[in-house]
Amino acid sequence: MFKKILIANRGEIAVRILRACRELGIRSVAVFSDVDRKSLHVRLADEAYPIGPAPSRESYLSIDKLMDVAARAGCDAVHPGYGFLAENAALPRACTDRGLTFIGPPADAMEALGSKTAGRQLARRADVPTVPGINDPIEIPAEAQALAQRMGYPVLLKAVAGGGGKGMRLVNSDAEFDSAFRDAASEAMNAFGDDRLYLEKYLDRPHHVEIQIFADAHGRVVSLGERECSVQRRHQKVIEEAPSPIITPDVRKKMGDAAVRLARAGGYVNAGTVEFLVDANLNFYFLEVNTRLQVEHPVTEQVTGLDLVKLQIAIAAGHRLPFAWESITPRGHAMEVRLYAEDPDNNFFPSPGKILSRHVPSGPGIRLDEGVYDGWTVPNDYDPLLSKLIAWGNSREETIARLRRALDEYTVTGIKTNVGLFRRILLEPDFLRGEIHTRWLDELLRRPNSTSASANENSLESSASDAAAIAAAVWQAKKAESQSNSSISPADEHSRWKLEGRREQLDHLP
Ligand code: MV4
Repeated sequence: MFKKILIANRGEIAVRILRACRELGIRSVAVFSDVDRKSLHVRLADEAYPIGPAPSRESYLSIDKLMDVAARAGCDAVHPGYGFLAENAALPRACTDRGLTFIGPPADAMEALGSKTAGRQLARRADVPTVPGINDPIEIPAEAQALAQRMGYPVLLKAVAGGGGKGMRLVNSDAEFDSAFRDAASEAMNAFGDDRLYLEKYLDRPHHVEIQIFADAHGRVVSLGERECSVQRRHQKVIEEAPSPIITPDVRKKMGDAAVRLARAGGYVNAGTVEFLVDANLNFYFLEVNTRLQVEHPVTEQVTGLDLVKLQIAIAAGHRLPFAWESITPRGHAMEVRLYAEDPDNNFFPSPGKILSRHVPSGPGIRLDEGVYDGWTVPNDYDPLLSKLIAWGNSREETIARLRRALDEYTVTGIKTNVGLFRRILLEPDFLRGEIHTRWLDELLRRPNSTSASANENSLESSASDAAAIAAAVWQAKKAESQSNSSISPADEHSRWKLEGRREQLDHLP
């Protein structure tokens, strides 16, 4: 087993990984940029090393700096977490060159599945259903257009190097084809340095369901079941759950088998996720493979009882997946919400700042994975994910009730969060019935909200300012206690508190 693992990441996922290390008796080595000097992952790790200024290009994305730290600290393995370098094949290659074990898939498997068209070709060879479309990059736009006509509009142009909806364009008719092609290609060039596109039939309002797979280095590949991730905003997942409310045992088996065939065909090792679109008739279509641990892995952990990070470490150390895990059957239900420092009244714009006070939920069936603490300043420079709040229970209903209860317990002052969004979603009849799809949240947010600030401003003015006054008083007391100096001007402070107080009131409306 490894003695010391370098965690090439920050925030909640770095904390998640170092906790697994601690439980396994492995020393953890954190890295931090200038703005992360006081971050939770730095405080909790056994050792921590600076790797440069805030911009990730000069710190968390610098393979040279990470390799230097690994050598200086005497690490024997590297865990990339998610984001940053997690799906960059240059990191496993650099590790191999320096005699370090990369805790993730081999560089070749990562590359084979990183290209969307290569992934589709692999899927076809492995007899995994894909969305109708072409499996090669478009060479001649006019030929692709002829194909689109035959397939029937609407179609989707997608970037070969794509991900996260970048370089993707919906085309409804011949007339739109040329300009959509140019837009998608230039967006893909900007995002990935690769302007190649391909084409798929557009599926209307599908579910997004993904299969968690694990493969060991000895040829065993298993499915740990699915996660439903249809509730997304601008290609950012906001709620995930396991199992999916629409997937039947029969479809679960078929999707799991398909994902396992694909992983085998790609020579995959370690944790991976195979994404599918699922239509109303429960037909499923391969979309792409994520060659890393995912943000939403805790919901799978809660229903399987497995620690996926420990599994990743064990597989990287050459251990076998125990045979029994091939017959894993999920138990109960789990759901995760992603709490972000963002402003729901300003189009969910990132809203970093200093966390002045918090109360975090706990109690039956509640787990909170986070990388923040009271008095810490959420930096401007990275994804503003604060906490992943995970609930589990015997049924979907019990899980949702626990999640609502936990959201009501959760308070944070000093920054704005999207917690109100979840209170709203968890009361929506469609959501409660499991009738969600990839455009559901965007459509919900375009509908007028009966509890929106503008509609209720006047009637709530006085209770909101009461709440603001209380919050401000608590903060004053805290500030005196800790002698911390805030950079916010008194005028700003006042309006921020008032807003925060009002939002608190609104969030509690039925
Ligand atoms: C699609 C689709 C409908 N039809 N492909 C979005 C991100 C990228 N990974 C693939 N995506 C989609 N591909 C076809 N042929 C709809 C989406 C899509 C989506 C997929 C998963 C989760 C959220 C989404 C939100 C909008 C569109």
